[in-house]
Amino acid sequence: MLSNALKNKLKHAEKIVFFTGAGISAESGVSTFRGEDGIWKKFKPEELASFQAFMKNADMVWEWYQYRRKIIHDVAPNAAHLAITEFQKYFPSVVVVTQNIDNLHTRAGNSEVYELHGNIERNYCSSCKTRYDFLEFTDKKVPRCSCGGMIRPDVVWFGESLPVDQLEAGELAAETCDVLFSVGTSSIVYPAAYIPLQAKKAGKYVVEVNLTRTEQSDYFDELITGKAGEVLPAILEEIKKFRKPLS
Ligand code: BJW
Ligand code: ZN
Repeated sequence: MLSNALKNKLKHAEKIVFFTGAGISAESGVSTFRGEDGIWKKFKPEELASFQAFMKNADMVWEWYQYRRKIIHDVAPNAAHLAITEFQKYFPSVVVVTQNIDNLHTRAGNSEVYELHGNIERNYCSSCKTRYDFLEFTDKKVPRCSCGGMIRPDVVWFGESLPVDQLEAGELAAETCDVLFSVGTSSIVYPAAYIPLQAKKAGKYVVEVNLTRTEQSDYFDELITGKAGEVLPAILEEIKKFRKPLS
């Protein structure tokens, strides 16, 4: 499972970064975006994940997020999320930089998580920016703020800027880690997809974990092909053979 080079890096590593995408949540039952069962085989992204789409058909976009909220609420972190949490027992610093909005890393118990594309559990008013977090919205129609503005999910749509604090923290983690694992992402959505490339540019060891090659595979040190929920626990088991838990 572990190449000699990766084993050697992990033996001496202090800081591990996991850069994650929809594939890490697939085994929990959350659809990916562009896979065979991907959400966007059924819906066109530009029809749903942009502010223009929201302005044009707010109720439909809102209903789509309500549908996904329900799925995400009902699923649980899988073996991949839990393995990352367990990495925290073996390395002084474990940082998760995720494109996912499903909150599963935090629910799995990871203590340092940066969310580049927001979090579906939060909402805010598209006019006055008042936050409406963790509210139960039952109506199918888009809810309204007291100012009259439409409430939207706190996620990053195409053409929108990523939260600067989360992006900067993710970039810093990538540039200062020993090993970065890029897990379950097609690596085609920017600027998030620059993160593993930044780690590589800074001379860090970058490992991709995916079912298939991606557009970035050629740039990384290695690709481990397989399901995240099988590969990450297997790597952890290897680590336990040569690292002691932190006291
Ligand atoms: C498994 C597995 C298993 C499955 N185990 N693996 C160059 C630089 C900068 C920006 C751009 C650029 N070129 C173009 C842009 C613009 C655009 C962009 O990147 N477009 C590309 C599609 C071309 N970017 C933006 O618009 C971003 N903002 C921005 O650039 O702001 C500056 C700006 C402002 C104003 C004008 C212009 C620019 C914002 C991007 C926001 C993305 N938002 C979404 C939706 C979030 C909300 C929601 O969930 O509804 O984020 S899109 C969607 O894609 C979502 C994801 O986070 C993101 C990435 O997808 P991900 O996670 O990689 O999933 P998949 O499905 O693609 O891949 C899954 C992978 O898992 C596959 O590889 C499988 O093989 C694998 N897998 N099962 C292991 N069990
Ligand atoms: Zn408002």
